[in-house]
Amino acid sequence: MKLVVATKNQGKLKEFKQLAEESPYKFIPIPEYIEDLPPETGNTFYDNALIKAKFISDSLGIPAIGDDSGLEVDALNGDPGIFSARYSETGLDKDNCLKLLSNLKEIQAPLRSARFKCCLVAYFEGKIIKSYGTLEGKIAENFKGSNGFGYDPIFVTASGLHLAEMDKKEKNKISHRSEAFRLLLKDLPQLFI
Ligand code: ITT
Repeated sequence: MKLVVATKNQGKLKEFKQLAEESPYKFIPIPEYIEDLPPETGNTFYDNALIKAKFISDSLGIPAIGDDSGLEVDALNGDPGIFSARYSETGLDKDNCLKLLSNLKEIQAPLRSARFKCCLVAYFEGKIIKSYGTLEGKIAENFKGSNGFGYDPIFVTASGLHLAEMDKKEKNKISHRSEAFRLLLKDLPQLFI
């Protein structure tokens, strides 16, 4: 059973491919001729994940899975949240991280708590299946590690390791995306009925 992963983010795609290895599903990327996903006009992770999944599924006529995710930082009242990808002017991973570190300059370690959130939506012909995952941690003061993507170099997990110091397998044992994925798998067969 095939699902298109409705993402332009290669980091997410790699993690999905690894997750799918332990499932009966095959995840495929969106074809190159689809240059852009629609604007993320929703107010929640769910709204935006649905926009992506529905657009790709309706365009290609096969089931699709959308991922909307981001980082909620307590000292910033939950920002950047659904705006995580568009936090800095360029939207580049490094610039997003630098802006976050700069905005937390005055905040001491115990108050740098944060969490990654992920909403997954699988969509096909009007049928919707959704799930959520969370990863608790805190924002570091410096970059560390070269794996992963996005905010991984500045996110410290309970083990003390930055997410970017973990390989894909280790990250997938604990991540917000893998939690949401495991929950999604329970209901996913309904999409194909
Ligand atoms: P698509 O919309 O094409 O899927 P995107 O990167 O724009 O790609 P989002 O709108 O969901 O995806 O934005 C997610 C943001 O949160 C983006 O800045 C990511 O780098 C970051 N993010 C999400 N999951 C992450 C993870 O596991 N590790 C590090 N950063 C993550």
